Amino acid sequence: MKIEEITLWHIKMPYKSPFQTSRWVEYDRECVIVQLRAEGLTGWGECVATQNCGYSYETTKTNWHILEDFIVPAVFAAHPDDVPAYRAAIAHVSGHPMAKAGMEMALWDLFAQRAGVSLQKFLGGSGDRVQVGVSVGIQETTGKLLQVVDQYLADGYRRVKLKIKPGRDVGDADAVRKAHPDLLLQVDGNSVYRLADAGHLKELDDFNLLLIEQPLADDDIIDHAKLQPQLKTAVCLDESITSVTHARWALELGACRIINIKPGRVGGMHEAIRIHDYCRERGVPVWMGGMLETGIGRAANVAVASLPGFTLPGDISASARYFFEDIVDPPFALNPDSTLSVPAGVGLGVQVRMEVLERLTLRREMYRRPA
Ligand code: OSB
Ligand code: MG
Repeated sequence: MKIEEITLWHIKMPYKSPFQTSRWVEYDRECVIVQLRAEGLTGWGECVATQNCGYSYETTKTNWHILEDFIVPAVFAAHPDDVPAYRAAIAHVSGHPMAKAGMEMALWDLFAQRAGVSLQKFLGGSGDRVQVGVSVGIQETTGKLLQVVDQYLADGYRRVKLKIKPGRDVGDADAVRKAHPDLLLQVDGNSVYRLADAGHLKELDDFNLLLIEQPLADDDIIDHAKLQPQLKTAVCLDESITSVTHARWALELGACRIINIKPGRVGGMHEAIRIHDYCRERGVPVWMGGMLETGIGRAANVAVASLPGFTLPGDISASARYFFEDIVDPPFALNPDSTLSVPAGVGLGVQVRMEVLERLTLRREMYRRPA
């Protein structure tokens, strides 16, 4: 497919409330949106990195740099007809999975549209809805946390993830568990603990958690393999799993029993699906993570989460959980059964609201295919 035109949009959308993790805080969704034009079609993608480098080394600015200087020229030169051709065209680019994944998403959208089907169908997903939960940032006090959780339960969420950090882990989990004995509850340490904290983390075993997500370092597998046997609760890896090879290492070593899949973290939906397939063949549950995406990234995540191995509720909440207004129409709304509906239209199946996108834009650059 001859890609005629590529536009990068650096946007900034305020969150309704700050999102505090163990090591950093997010106030706005600042990210790069990728727009492609080819054969009369328009494809959209979203890079998940933000202005912070808390979750990973990638940021909005590194995404822009890698796209502008390496990925955009490679796409113009390659005329990719499918995603494997795109991946071959960027094989010379090391690292930067979030930049690669943003372009890949826009290509998936284009290729699904060219095939005349929804992204879900194009990927082989099924069902008209996916199970979702809500990820709750660290609040100022445990009392405030209980209020925030109550509000999300009133909104209809049936699975809650608590962000934790030293000093705000066992107490917060205990309080939420006491208030909600049957809630599907899990926690996320975002790489803040060390193996020496195993004795402390063991206290979380008392709260019947679905899982403990990424307690130890973001590049670690070995220490997680030493931690998991000490816990009753399943360890779930997020940051540490950046490819299907890492998933294999983690499972072979017993570092986790569950994997959080984020297409952005692993370089795109193609690699995300490989991890899904690898885990499914081995009976290892996976679930769709989230990076507080706009409706563009959310549409892709919902489609991927409709693959059969995604047996646990995803971190894919409704647009209104994050934003005053989303950049897509229709926005994502929570169904009463704690699900999001999978868009049925062609490609991503959502309409980008250009007037909103333009209002949120800090910088825009259009690149044309060299003659
Ligand atoms: O670790 O899962 C994480 C958001 C930003 C960066 C990392 C994480 C998260 C979340 C939010 O937990 C999930 C969501 O998108 O709602
Ligand atoms: Mg996480």
